[in-house]
Amino acid sequence: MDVSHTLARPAAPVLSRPVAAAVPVLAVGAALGAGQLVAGLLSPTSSPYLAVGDAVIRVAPPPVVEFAKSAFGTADKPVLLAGTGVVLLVVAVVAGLASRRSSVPAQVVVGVLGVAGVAAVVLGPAFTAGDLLAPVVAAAVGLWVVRALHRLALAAAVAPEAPGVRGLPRRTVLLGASAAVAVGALAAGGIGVAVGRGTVDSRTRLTQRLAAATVTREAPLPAGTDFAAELGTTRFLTPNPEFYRIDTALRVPQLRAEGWRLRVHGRVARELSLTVDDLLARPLVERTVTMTCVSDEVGGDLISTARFVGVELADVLREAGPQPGADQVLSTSTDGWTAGTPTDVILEPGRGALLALGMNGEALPAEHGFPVRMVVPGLYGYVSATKWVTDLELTSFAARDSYWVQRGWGARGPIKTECRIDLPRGFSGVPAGRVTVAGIAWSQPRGISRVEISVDGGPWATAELAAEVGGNTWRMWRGSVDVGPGSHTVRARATDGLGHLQTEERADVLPDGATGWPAMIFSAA
Ligand SMILES: Nc1nc2c(c(=O)[nH]1)N[C@H]1C(S)=C(S)[C@@H](COP(=O)(O)O)O[C@H]1N2
Ligand SMILES: [Mo]
Repeated sequence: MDVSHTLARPAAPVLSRPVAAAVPVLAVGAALGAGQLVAGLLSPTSSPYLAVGDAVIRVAPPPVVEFAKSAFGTADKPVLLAGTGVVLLVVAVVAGLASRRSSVPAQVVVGVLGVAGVAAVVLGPAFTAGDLLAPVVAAAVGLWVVRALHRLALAAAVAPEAPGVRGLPRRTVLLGASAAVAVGALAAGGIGVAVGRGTVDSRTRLTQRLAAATVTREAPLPAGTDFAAELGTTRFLTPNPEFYRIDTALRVPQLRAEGWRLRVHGRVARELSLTVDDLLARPLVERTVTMTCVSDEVGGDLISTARFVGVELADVLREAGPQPGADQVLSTSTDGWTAGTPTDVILEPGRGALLALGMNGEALPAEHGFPVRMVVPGLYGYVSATKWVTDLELTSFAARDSYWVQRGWGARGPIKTECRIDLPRGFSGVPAGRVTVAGIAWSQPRGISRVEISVDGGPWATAELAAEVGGNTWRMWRGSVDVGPGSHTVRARATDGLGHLQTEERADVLPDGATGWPAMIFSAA
């Protein structure tokens, strides 16, 4: 052994700059590949890479986003993702150069990137708990790779030719491991993108087919259906990303329209099995419906409105031929959730229950039930609005309890007449004098004929109603009250289309929906 040479070595091993830089670059690549693979298999929106890109768009100042759109057009997204990649590369290289002796700086940087990925996914618009898996796996893989490769690199730096794993020279081990990480990251990422793209492409195709299909449209919305422009209050149509969302799914089912089938069976004359093509071959109708959750507290926001496109559910049921006594349509989703809807409500003339495929001009978003969901105007969602529906069983209420009914909620869930005060905002301060009061009221399918407001227990005054769209939707209202300085309470109450006044009696959401006149406390100065 060449003793003088050994002694001449520095006590602590140091990585060469290229090797030091390569370690976190490979680790970050492995993390992205692993994250993309898990996201592709489970839920495309949980990709940490895409989520970070979306987060950048959300926090970027609007002029920057506008500039990117005008400069790159539809390529703005790929450009943004490439830019994110370049930033990650630079960060990884700098972290590596700071880690020529110890892997700690590189670990810290990879860890921080991992936390950023998790945060971006959690803060994304369609987050469910299952979406945590992809960014967490990505962070774990990144940290593990950075430590393992750094250890192999240090060992190789001390003695490149000394025997390492399986007796191979340490330098060879390092090169082999690095190549394996690189190939593995690219393969995982590629598979993840390809698999994830399947569901995304399926949705794009259905959006295009709906756009090309013949749909019996409703009249365009009349002018003046809301006061959003003047008052900044709730818009009549809820954009899909803002539509309230309630389900028991830990991760959003990622279905493809092409493989979807709906079985209609049970107490029927004829079993049916329908594909998306079958549905698209039937008459398609457009219907504007305000959906409401039974868990909406007085003053709550579990209510939204969309224009749905779909086929008449009543026609499908009639084709199957319900047998006498089959008073419940038990619908089941791919994730095993069930709702029980009264058969006679679905068959009621003019009720307008849908098997919906479209929502506000596109195919249903994954989180709202792609490719097909039920929409039954006038019933709370838990007894009617099954997302990702694949099974309709004609049965009886006596024979079967649906998911929430098993948990103590009412078997029938007709929507109650309710209203909400949006202005003035709770506990806000306003100038004394004339104060604008505005909100929404609903009573699907009966509609709203009047809303009244009262301040500090004074007389009820009739509010102005926005243009009416139909009984199945909410109706916006506004009015004003005159107040002096101090704290005030304004209350509101609605009357439905049949002339019934909303009940003042307070009820909890359990078992069949909250009631009570909403009140809003504000202070005038
Ligand atoms: N598969 C499935 N469908 C479901 C639910 C669910 O948990 N799983 N929740 C229901 C409830 S309680 C409501 S209020 C509506 C909400 O629909 P949205 O999330 O599209 O607003 O969906 C209904 N459909
Ligand atoms: Mo609900």
